[in-house]
Amino acid sequence: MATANANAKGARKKEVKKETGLGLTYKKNENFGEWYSEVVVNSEMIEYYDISGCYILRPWTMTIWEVLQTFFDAEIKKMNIKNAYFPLFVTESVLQREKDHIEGFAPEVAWVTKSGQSELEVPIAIRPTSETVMYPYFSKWIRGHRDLPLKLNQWCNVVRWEFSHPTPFIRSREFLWQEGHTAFATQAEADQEVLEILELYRKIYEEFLAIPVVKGRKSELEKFAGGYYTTSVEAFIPNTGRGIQGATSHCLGQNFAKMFQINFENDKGVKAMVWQNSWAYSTRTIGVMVMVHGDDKGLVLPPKVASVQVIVIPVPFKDANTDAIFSACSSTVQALREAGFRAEADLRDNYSPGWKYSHWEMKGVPLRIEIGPKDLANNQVRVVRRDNGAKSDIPMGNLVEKVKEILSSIQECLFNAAKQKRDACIKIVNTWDEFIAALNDKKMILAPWCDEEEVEKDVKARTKGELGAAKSLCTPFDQPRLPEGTLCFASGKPAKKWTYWGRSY
Ligand code: 87F
Repeated sequence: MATANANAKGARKKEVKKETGLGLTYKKNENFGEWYSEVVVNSEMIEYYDISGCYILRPWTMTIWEVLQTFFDAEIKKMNIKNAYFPLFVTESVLQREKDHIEGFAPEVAWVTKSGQSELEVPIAIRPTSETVMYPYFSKWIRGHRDLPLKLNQWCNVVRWEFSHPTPFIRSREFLWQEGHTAFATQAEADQEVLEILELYRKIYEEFLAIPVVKGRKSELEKFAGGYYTTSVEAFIPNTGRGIQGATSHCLGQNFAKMFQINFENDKGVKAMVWQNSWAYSTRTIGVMVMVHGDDKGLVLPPKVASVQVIVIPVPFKDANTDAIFSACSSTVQALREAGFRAEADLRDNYSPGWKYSHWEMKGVPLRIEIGPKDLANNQVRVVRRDNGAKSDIPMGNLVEKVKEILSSIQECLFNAAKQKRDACIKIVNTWDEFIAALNDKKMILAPWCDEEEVEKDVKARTKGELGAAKSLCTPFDQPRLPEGTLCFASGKPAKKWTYWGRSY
């Protein structure tokens, strides 16, 4: 009887497991692409949609986005940048005012051509970015130097009809972002803001998402074609050996001021053109986080962005006092919440503790607290870290203090582990042969470069292949010493700077 019961229970468990898809079929190091798709779905971040390249962002994703948004929004408000909202649609004639820079992007612009069954008189585009939407109004609103600086930001969606392989968060046809657009009287003010914003992007990656990034400047070939210069934070995905642009902060110079006639009368009564910046980060940030920290059990969330930082799970045992265990779980959650942690108890009675462990591991919750009869008797709880699986018992009296300590240790360990892995992928090369070897070895390559556009084109052409060409990622602001007489790895001409290279997303 006992055995039959156990068997029935076992069968039921298996059924549940199957139904909910607990556990991953693919391993991160064996089948990275499939692993990633499985993690984002099984962790309940993403649901696939019946339009290719479009994804449902579920609450588990949106709470992370909101944490980043709350941070960034408060920071830009300190900088006196104001939020606004401009329309989703743009007419063809306005979009085309930016001819030169739109040229390369044109195939990605999505158009509305019909309402109901009737053709629209003029098709309207869906914004792929909002320069052309906003700048006619910058021109209208800016008259004199007292109207400057004009600093606007908007939180919105944009659509880019990509044709290369779509990937949730990383390359989707619609995504969420913030786009900042600012105008100044002087280049000095614009230059300063570019770096202030870039520093906020570094903080998003390093301090929230626990991902190391390199700050630097894009090459002439890789910069935003409509701008003057582009800075970025660059991350790296060791599993694929690809760099990924994390966010960009551009100085547009006076290019758009010329096109859109954004002029002002300066303090001497002389007409002048404004200096502009634009900058953005998107939901791509979340994809980079999944790729960098996730493991074979699923998602791994840095505590600072986790919507649930601590999950409390009752572990009732035979004839132990279940009510007391459940109420200990509730009061633990209450104590943690009062101390400012995002904590929840999983008190569902139709799942076993073991099932719940796997479930919350899959969802990447940083810390699990288990409370069973022994813990109750000893006035303690058992805590298990998601990042390294380490278990410890902590006395109830020290709960808040210890949880705080462990969560900040997890945040720090995740960053350090990611940095160690990233650093192990950095390869310094001096010659073309070393460069090719490092590229085949999936490295993030730091090489001395002559900084000539033609040479970068040549590097792309010479590395073209199935995996995609290599390109420059950025020239890091933090430059190692470049010894006199160092030659460019690709052209053999005198090198001007150290630049990161690699395949990229
Ligand atoms: C796709 C279609 C049409 C990128 C596009 O980075 C236009 C574009 O202008 C386009 N894809 N871009 C560049 C966007 C530049 C800039 N915009 C404001 C940013 C930051 C936010």
